[in-house]
Amino acid sequence: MEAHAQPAAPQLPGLDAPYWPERFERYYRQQGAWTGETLDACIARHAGHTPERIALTDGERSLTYAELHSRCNQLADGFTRLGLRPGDRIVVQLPNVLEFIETTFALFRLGVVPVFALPTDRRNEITHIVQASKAVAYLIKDHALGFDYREIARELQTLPDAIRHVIVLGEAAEFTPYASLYGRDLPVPATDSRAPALITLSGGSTAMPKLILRRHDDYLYSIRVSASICQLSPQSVYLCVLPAGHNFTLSSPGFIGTLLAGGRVVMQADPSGSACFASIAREGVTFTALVPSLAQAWLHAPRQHDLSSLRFLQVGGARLSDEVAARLSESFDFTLQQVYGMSEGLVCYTDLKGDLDQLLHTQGRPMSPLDEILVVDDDDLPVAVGQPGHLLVRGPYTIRGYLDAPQQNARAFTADGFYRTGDVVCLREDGYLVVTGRHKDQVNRGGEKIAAEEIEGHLLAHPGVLEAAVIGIPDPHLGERTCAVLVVAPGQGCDTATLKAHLQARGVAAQRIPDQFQWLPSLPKTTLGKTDKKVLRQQFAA
Ligand code: J2J
Repeated sequence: MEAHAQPAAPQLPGLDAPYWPERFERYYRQQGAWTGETLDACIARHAGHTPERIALTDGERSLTYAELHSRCNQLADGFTRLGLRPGDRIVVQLPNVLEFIETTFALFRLGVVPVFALPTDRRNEITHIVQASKAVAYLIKDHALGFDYREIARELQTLPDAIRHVIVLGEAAEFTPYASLYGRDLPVPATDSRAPALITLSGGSTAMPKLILRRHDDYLYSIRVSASICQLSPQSVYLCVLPAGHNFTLSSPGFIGTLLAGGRVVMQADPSGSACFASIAREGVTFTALVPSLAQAWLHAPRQHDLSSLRFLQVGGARLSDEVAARLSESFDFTLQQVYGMSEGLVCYTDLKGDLDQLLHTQGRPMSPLDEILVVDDDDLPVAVGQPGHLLVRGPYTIRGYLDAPQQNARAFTADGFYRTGDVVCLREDGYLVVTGRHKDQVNRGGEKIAAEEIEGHLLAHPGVLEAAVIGIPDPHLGERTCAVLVVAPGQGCDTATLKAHLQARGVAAQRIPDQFQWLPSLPKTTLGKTDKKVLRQQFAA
């Protein structure tokens, strides 16, 4: 008999957030997966036990756990004074700087939900993210990599339902200076572990990226298991190279996992091999995470530094070719770890002490015994072991639906709650997965996921473009590059320069603009009358 009924789990005002059915929730708690702890609790814990230990550094500035803990309280006070309340959303678009991490934990503590945008996102992407999440605030750096983010903020303010607050790290101009947020170091009331913790963006195969809401319980579980598989300890030092707001860097086990273990995080602004090598030697980095194109670049970077502290290198986000895997593993002393994950949940790892065959030829195995994996044919019927099929997954850290997207959810999830990953995989006898293809209409450009439909929509907005198909074609450096195949009206000047300028003017981020344009008199069609991208891929891959 229950003495007290549980109060209802906190919701996100204004957004429909699908969650696990109660029976699963009970089960995951019973199994000890969901513990009732919040993501920020580790900071207070380490600040209590090892206050003087360094938690973060960027090579110039460092914060101890005690300082990080105190700054989280001070920032929470500042966000509160601005008027932000638990459940409110704030779009966070920062490069890899210390403030990224202190802000993230301050927001976790306060219950205000960060929506993580990538530093390369531009007006087009940010407008969508702000509107879809109904965000009330936008946190940016004044400029980074030659771009002034305040320009986006100014454009956002001209929209109906404009965001209420723009907070700027650096030169704030007419906006709120980040430094003014540091307030009183007061304890913050505890947050419910069932409360919304953060929002990331799906790679997207639909017109615009969908929002992925994670709560403390499920996210912390995925991080705890990841940290354990990666054998993290207080001696672990993580070099945060990929954008900090991506699921891989946040949670697999990423910077949150490192801090959970009491380790140290090194924020890396410059992802080039030589800059990373210098940081590894200087800071005694023990592990880091890269996408395949960056890992490949490491093979060619000059090696003037001592890399002996590096125990393992994670590679994921896109398929690592068996050849590059072999070369990485031969040319460096550290262990290679393949990571196949998705912001929607499921993450697979190869074993750090596993055999070479698994390490070089598979993308790992699901990290939790509670992950339910199905590999099915086009009719959702299981295929034989070792045969390629669509990967479906359900589990204690895989979402049950995108935020506020009932129509997409009906397609992306089965009736019994399995997520359709859109990936084609083979499940081997030993339980390891090999990613062999992709069913979703998406280009994976060096780990960056680009929804074909979104770019096609922008292209079709040009009056001279009659038909557009965006496809990925094999590229030796990026894995895939983006190719737009077009049917255009004569005499409208739809050449490469015009189309690139058109996309730029629509605020499309540079890395989402097609690398290559092709023109055809008409596009090939399937029997159903849809554009036959298979034929196009074959034609242009050559
Ligand atoms: C092939 N395809 C892969 C891999 C991801 C850890 C690691 C990566 C992500 C991520 C992540 C792949 N081989 N090793 O969130 O926590 C492709 C698949 C997948 C999609 C997810 C994490 N690793 N992919 O990449 O949400 O197509 O997450 O469904 O950005 O990337 O993309 P994303």
